[in-house]
Parts: sequence; C-alpha cells; structure tokens
Amino acid sequence: MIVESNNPPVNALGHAVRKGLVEAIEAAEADEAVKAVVIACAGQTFFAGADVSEFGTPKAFEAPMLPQVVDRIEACTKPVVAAIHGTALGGGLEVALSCHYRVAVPSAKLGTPEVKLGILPGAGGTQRLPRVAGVEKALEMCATGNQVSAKQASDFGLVDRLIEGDLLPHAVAYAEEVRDIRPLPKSSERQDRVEGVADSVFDDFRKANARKFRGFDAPEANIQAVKVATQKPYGEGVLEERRLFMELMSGKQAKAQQYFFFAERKAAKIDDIPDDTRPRDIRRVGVIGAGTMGGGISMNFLSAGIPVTIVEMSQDALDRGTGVVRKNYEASAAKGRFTGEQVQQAMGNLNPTLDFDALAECDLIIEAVYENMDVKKEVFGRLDKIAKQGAILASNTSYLNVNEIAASTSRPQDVVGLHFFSPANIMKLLEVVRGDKTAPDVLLTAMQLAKRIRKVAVVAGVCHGFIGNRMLMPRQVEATKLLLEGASPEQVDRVHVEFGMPMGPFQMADLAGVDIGWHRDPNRIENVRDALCAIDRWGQKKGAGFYDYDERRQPSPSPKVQQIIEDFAAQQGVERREITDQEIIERTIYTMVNEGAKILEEGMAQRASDIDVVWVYGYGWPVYKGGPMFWADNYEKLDTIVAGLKRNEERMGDDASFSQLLLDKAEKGEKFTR
Ligand code: 3H9
Repeated sequence: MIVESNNPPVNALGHAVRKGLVEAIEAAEADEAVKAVVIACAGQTFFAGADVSEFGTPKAFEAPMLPQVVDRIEACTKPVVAAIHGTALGGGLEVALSCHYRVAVPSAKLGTPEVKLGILPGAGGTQRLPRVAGVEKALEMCATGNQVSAKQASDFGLVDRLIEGDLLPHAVAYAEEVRDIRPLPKSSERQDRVEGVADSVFDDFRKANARKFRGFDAPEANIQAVKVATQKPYGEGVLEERRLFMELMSGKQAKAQQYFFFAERKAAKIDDIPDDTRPRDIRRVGVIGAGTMGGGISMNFLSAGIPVTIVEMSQDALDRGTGVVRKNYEASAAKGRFTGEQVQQAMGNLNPTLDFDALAECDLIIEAVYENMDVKKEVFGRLDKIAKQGAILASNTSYLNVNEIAASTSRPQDVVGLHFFSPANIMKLLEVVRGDKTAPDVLLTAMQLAKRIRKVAVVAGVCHGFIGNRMLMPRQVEATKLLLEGASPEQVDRVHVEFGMPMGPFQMADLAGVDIGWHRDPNRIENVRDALCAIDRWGQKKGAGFYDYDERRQPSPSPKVQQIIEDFAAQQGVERREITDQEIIERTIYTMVNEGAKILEEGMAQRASDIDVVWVYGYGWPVYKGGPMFWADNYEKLDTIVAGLKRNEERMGDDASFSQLLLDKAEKGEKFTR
C-alpha cells in the first residue's frame, strides 16, 4: 500500500497530515491484502518537518501528536518503507526513522534543523538517529542542524538504498523485497551503535564547536539528548528528550529563532508590486571592478552557474582580481566545498576584460567601483550608452543615493541598488535598494536572483546607509563619544560581544579599516579616528588601529590609543568618568533600535522583521535574540528603551532625536514585530 501525503508547499506535518498517517497505518494493518507500506510525499519534497506555524497554538497539541505518530508507524506489524525525495527534515526525518526502511533518490537531503529553531528533534529523533546513523553523525546533525546528502546518509546507514530513476515504483519494489523479513528492524530497539561511546566524544565535539555555539541554548540541549541515547534505554531516552524539548520550547531563544524563520521568508516578499509582474531573464551578469567587492560579487553568480563578464581599467588590476577569485575557489575546494571540476567550471564562466563594451551582452550589470557619487554617475552614464535594452543596471553602493545615480541614465526604471556585504562571496545578506523609479519587474528579478545565488534579500528604500549601515551610524557616534567620556575600546567591545555580537564597534572598525571614509589629510585632526589614521593606525591591515596586533593578528589594548583618547577628552573639555556596561547598551544598542524605528516610520523598510533580517545576516546580531526590533519588543521592552534613551538624552546632545513611532508604540504598549 502506498501512503502519499500531499500538503504543499513542503508537506509539513500539521495536524491533518499526522492524523492521516495514523489512519493510513491502521487501515494497512487491518487490510489483510496489504503486505507492506510505502510512505511517500507528493510535490517538491518529503515531509520538511513539523508545521512550525502550529507552534504555540492548540493545533500543535491535538492528537495524534508527532511522537505518537512515529511510535504508531514503528509499531506497525507490516514493513513500512519511507520513500524520500527533496528534503526529509526534522519531524520528517523522524517519520523516516520510525519506518523500518528508508530509500531515497540521490538528490535528497536529510537533516534535523530543529536546533536552528531553538529546539531539538522532539519526536524521538535524538534517540533514534544515533541508533541508526551512529553517535558522531547524530551529534553533528542534531547540534548543528546541517543537512547530509542521501549519498552520505547511505554511507553511514541512515538510508538503506539509493534509488536511481523513478522513486515510487522502486520503493514499492523494495517493499516487496523486504515484505517477509521478520523481526521488523526497529530503530528504537537498536543498541549496537550507541554502546560503549566514550564521554570524550561529546566533550571533544563541544570544544570543536564552542565558538559556533556561543550564547545558544539549543546546541547543548541537543548534545545532552544524544548523549542520553548512549546511557539509557530508548523509553527513558525519549522522556528525557521530551523534557529538554519542552524546556527549550518555552524559552525566549526558541521564540526568537522561530520568529526569525518566518522573518527570513517574509523578507523575500515585496508588498506592493502587481501580481502579474514577471521577472526579467538573467543569463549573463556584468561586474564593473575586480577589487575585493567585485571579485566576491562575481563568485556568487559563477557558483550558481551564471556566466560573468568582469571589467577593469588596467590589466594588472584585472589579473589581480581574477587571481583572487581563483585563490578563493581553490581554498574552498581544499575545504571540500567545491570539487575541482566545479572550480574549473566556475573559472571557465568568468570572462575578464578591459573592454567596457563587452558589458553590452549582459542582462544585469553591477557596478562595484570606488564609493564616490561623481565616479558612479560617470560609470552609469557610460553604461546607459552601451547596455542592451531591458538590462538591469545595479550599483553596489553602501550609502549613496540610488535615485541620483539612476538620474544619470535615461532609464531610471532599470536601475536598482544591490548592496552586497563584505566578503561578498560569503555574507548571506543582500540589500536590494529600491529607487523612486525602479520598475516592479526589476525589483522582482533582484529578489528572485538573490535566492538563486543563495542570498537573503531585503528591500530597502533610498536613505543614507539604507537599513544596516544607517543603524550602524548612531551606534558608532555614541561608541566614540563614550571613549572620550571614560570607556575604553575594550570595554565597549566586550559589552557587545557579551551581548552576543561577533565583535564590538572598535574591533569591527579595525577589521574593516579605520581609514574607511577618512578625508586623507593627516594634518586635519578632528576626532580620535582622524588621529589614528594620521599615524597610520588603519586597523588590522596595518597591525595597529584601536588595538595593537601581533603577527598572529591577536589584539591587545594600546596605551598609545588610550593616550590619544585622553588627550582628546582634555582638549574638548570632556570630563572622564566611570562608564557602566548598562550605559554602553543604552547609548549604542538602544540608539540602533531608535534608528530602526525611524527607518520604519519613513517607510525605508517594508516591515520591522526585515530590519532584523538585515542585522542577523549582515552584522551577526545573535539570532537567539531575534534581531534589534524583536529584541526591543520582547527582551528589553519598548518603554525600557525609551526610558534608557531619555536618561542619556543630555549626554547624547544633538545626536539624540527620538523616533515618534518608538515613542507612540512604547506609550501604547504596542510592538514592532508580530
Ligand atoms: C520539527 O520538525 C519539530 C519536531 O522535531 C518535533 C515536533 C514535536 N512548517 O523555505 P521556503 C513554508 S521543527 C511550516 O521558502 P524552499 C515557508 O514558511 C521543523 N511552514 O522553500 C514558506 O511559506 P510561504 C523542522 C513551512 O524551497 C514555504 O513553506 N523543519 C515549513 O526554499 C516555502 O518555504 C525545518 O526547520 C515548516 N516546517 O525550502 C525545515 N517549512 O511560501 C524548515 C517551510 O508562505 N524548512 N515552510 O512563505 C526549510 O528548511 C525549507 O522550507 C525547505 C524548502 C528546505 C523545506
């Protein structure tokens, strides 16, 4: 008997599907003619997990719940075969694990991504997976949420057979092969792969991933749950799994991470473009500038199999740029992220040239030249003359006015901002900057293309710094003032790192380059930054910035910088005092929330959750705190934020300007996010 779920788009295991599965198993058991069962899914994928939209609603608790479903499947007296295509994720993999056999097409992926939702596999997955796949694989899959390919899964025993060709008929044939084998293999009863596992396996895993897991609750709970499988029989293990699951589920981190799951998907939607808008066809991309940014941008398209024409002004710069792209690919290949063949293919799709006119054949042209309005206008003016009709002309500017850039062409409707974050081949965020005249189909194309190159795109309006960098500015202003008032770069950075950010404002400045945006006149010293730049302290690249660096780029506090700060404070008559960590939070992070609220009220972001997506993917805001707007709503509360900002209003002086939206929402007890 074939039991097929058809619950688009991803066959999530909502209540109706769970009920249907149990009823089907019972019907199969009651029907003597049925000798074996195949569980399969219609559409693009096998079950992608529990229905996350049911979480926190009564539906999630309506019987049969997933743990009951999987137990019922495993208890079936006839063999049950899972036929997997697409992705078997979370509860979907738990269903497959409760089947007696698993077959899959080679393109299928399997995984337990619950950890990314702040939880753990709560339907026996932490107990069955190690029993079937071995403890090390289960640890890796549960605690990181990384998927494995069906091929890998078959290598370590999670998939019993790879199916080349049509899945369903082969799965049925497989079921016929195994129909008489008794006893039925039940994953909950296996002990061979969970016996005699040393504690060091878990300790070593924790150590190896300490950086990645810092601040998160769920990875440790996943580790503990898998460990239980090595210590206790299945029945006791699932009870412990349930306890840990409920504990995580009721915590703040799970709420934040589940909110973020939907925030990320919502970001792809543009609220106000006509339904019948169709994307433009993008077959070849042009990139102007083969510097770090241009090279990184090109790699995104090359990796997705889209040919790139990259243009530079001199052969030297072109060779250097292509060399860096090749080196990056080779480094990724060495880490196993690409095969040699893929690298060859990507490089073969790269057309480096000095001939600007070669861009005429491109459907999308991205400018990644020096961040200066006159230079950009000149480039777009030239592009206007040679680009083919209907080509999309994009600027990778991170601050400049996209409307002004668009006005230097005769086709502003084709112009859009595509703000990639550095390193552009790695960072997931793409701000799609919508000019006043950007055509709906240009916008739609940009959003869809982003998905093709595996970026998370967020639409931003035209304003200085768009969403991310605009919010960074008040943070930087206050952080710098705090230095003069008595904080050290180390203290400010520590507060941010303890908050969960990957680094603080001064570590970030040293990494990006203290000299970014510097006027380049060593005699004009108006602030601490100018003073550092004037003495060549440009950050990590010079071995000195806000910190001193050794040969291994390890930072240490700099007495020289401290002196510069104190001299400046004295010169400006700033009285130095002890700064509390709380004040740092209020002056840097609360100000970001305030700026986020202004961005929202000006309509520069479509929704508060988009701002959160920008900060998580662009700046490493800890996803377990949801993003600045979610955090403001749920961790800190808006009235606390307003009170904190008011407390510091005098010190912030002219830089304190409140968002009316923030004030209103705080007063009414409303939230930015839902
Ligand atoms: C779990 O299983 C817990 C259990 O262990 C224990 C329980 C007791 N639920 O991503 P896409 C929607 S936790 C509800 O754009 P793709 C999504 O919102 C779950 N909805 O497609 C979107 O809706 P819309 C563990 C879901 O092709 C639409 O489907 N599983 C779910 O790029 C398309 O999604 C996971 O965490 C869901 N589980 O990628 C897997 N999944 O169109 C999460 C998706 O309205 N899902 N939607 O915006 C994924 O990783 C990807 O969606 C997938 C497809 C790879 C499947």
